[in-house]
Amino acid sequence: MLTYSQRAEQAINPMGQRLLQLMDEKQTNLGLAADVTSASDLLELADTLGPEICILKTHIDILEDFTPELTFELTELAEKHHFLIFEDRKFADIGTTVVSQYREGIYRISDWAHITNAHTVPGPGIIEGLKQVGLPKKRGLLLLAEMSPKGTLAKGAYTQRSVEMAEEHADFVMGFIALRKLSENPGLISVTPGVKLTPGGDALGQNYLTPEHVIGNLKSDVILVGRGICNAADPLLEAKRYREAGWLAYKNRV
Ligand code: S5P
Repeated sequence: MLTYSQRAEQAINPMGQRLLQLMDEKQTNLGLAADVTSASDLLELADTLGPEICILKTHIDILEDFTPELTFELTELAEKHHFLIFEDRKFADIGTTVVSQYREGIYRISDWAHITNAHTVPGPGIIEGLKQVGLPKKRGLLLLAEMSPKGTLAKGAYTQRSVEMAEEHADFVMGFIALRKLSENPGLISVTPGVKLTPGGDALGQNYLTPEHVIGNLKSDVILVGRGICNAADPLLEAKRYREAGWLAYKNRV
C-alpha cells in the first residue's frame, strides 16, 4: 500500500495534499475532536495536544464565548504545532445558502478553517456552492459519506453516490467522513469519527471502533477522537496512546 506522502502526490486538492504530507512528516494520523464550550479550554487543548495531532476539529458554534480573536489564536497555534483546523460545520443546504453560511455571519468559517465538511443530501450543488468560496482560499472539503451512530441513513446507495460526487469534484473535495476506505483514488482521504481504545457506545447512539480496527482493517486514514481523550484524567498522555495506536496500525498496513 502507498504511504500518505506517496498519496499526497496524487491528491488534486491542495489541502488534501497538505494533510497527507503532514501526517507522514509529523508521524501522526490522530485528529482531536475538541468538543469544549469555552475558548480558553479550546486554546489550552490546541496548545497542549497540538504536537500530537494532524487535525484539530472544532464545533465553533458550541462555544459560549466566541470572538473572532479566537480564530486568530487558533491559526497561530496551528502554525506553531503544524496541524490543520477542521470546522465540523456539516453544511446541508442548497448551494446559494451555503455560500453565505461558509463565508459570512459571525464565524466566517472560510477565513480560518482549513477544512470543513458537508452532507451530500442536497446533491452536488452544495459542493459547487462551497467550492466557489473555498477553492480560491485553497480550502478542502470532506463529504459525510457515512456516519458513526447506530441507525444512520448514510449507507448503501447514498454512500456510493457520495463517493462519485467526491471523485467528480476532486479539485475541492479532499475526502470523506466515513468508517472505512471508500475510494480507489489514492488522493482521497477517509477521516473516521467514533473511535475509542475500548469499543462500545454512548447513551445517544454513538458507536465506537478501535484505532487498530479503523486504520488496520477498515483502511481509513485519520482517526478522530473526542471524549476518549478530552474526558481522560490526563488528556496529553491519552492523546499519545491514541497517536501510537493509530500510527502503529498505519505502519503495519504500509
Ligand atoms: O458520523 C459522525 C460524524 C462526526 S463529524 N460521527 C461523529 O461522532 N462525528 C463527530 O465526531 C461528532 O460531532 C463529535 O464531534 C466527534 C465524536 O466525538 P466523541 O466524543 O464521540 O469521540
